[in-house]
Amino acid sequence: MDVLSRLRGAIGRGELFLHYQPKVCTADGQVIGVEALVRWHNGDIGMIPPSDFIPLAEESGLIDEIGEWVLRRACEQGMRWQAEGLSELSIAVNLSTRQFRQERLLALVRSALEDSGLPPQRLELEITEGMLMQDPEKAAVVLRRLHELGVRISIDDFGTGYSSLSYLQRFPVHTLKVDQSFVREISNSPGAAAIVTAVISLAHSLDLCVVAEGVETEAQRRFLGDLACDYCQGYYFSRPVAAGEISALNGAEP
Ligand code: G
Ligand code: G
Ligand code: MN
Ligand code: NA
Repeated sequence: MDVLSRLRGAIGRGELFLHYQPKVCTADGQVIGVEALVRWHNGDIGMIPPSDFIPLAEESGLIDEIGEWVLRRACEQGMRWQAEGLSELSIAVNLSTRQFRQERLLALVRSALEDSGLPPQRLELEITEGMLMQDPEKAAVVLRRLHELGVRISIDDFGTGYSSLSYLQRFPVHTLKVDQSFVREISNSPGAAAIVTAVISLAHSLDLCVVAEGVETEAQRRFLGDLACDYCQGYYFSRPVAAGEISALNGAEP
């Protein structure tokens, strides 16, 4: 059986699960949110990384089903954390290009929020610059409707795509996530350091929050702290972990 056929049955067999990577306040290390990242463990082939199966899911259209599953599970988990006292934690979900283009996205997000009970402002949807720029007029309409629902929008991998900066002002975007390729080189490459500095400054000038991704060292954290980067995400703080470990992080009872 090929990978696609196996993926087709993965949800039904309970092979997908979510890990969550903490997003922390740069200043004090407090966990303020998490990013949901899908994982697939198949009995025959073992762990398959999302970088392998997400593209496959996009091409085949399976991403519709997987994306809905991820969104619903992440919202439900957000409510479980709320019951444990983590009532401020934001839950970020990555949207695929195909999901973002679909008519039913709005209805799906509304339904996931209603069915779970998660307050809309705790749900964050991560999209990429490419998704915005393919059809900016249409993207603007979708983002405005999501904004009206109360959910927040983050631009993932910021700096790697081509976005017209004027759109940042016109779209109801809440957060820029500085791509990890720049963060990784902060201490060795003056160019990368300059880009990170510029993105943080751009975000703050436009009244947006900024998250640095892929923070792995204390030197990087210090650099980002000095620039007043709001939030950090990366292995230095935590890898993506199971839901129970998030409960433990802030001392809540799982
Ligand atoms: O940790 P990492 O290996 O989890 O993720 C690899 C890539 O897969 C990243 O680009 C990430 O955005 C993407 N990814 C992880 N989970 C999801 C998901 O639920 N939906 C989509 N569309 N992409 C995801
Ligand atoms: O495309 P997106 O930014 O959603 O993907 C996040 C990816 O980055 C996931 O694969 C996640 O596991 C990975 N990641 C998160 N933190 C770090 C880090 O500190 N270092 C590295 N190398 N990867 C990271
Ligand atoms: Mn992401
Ligand atoms: Na990213």
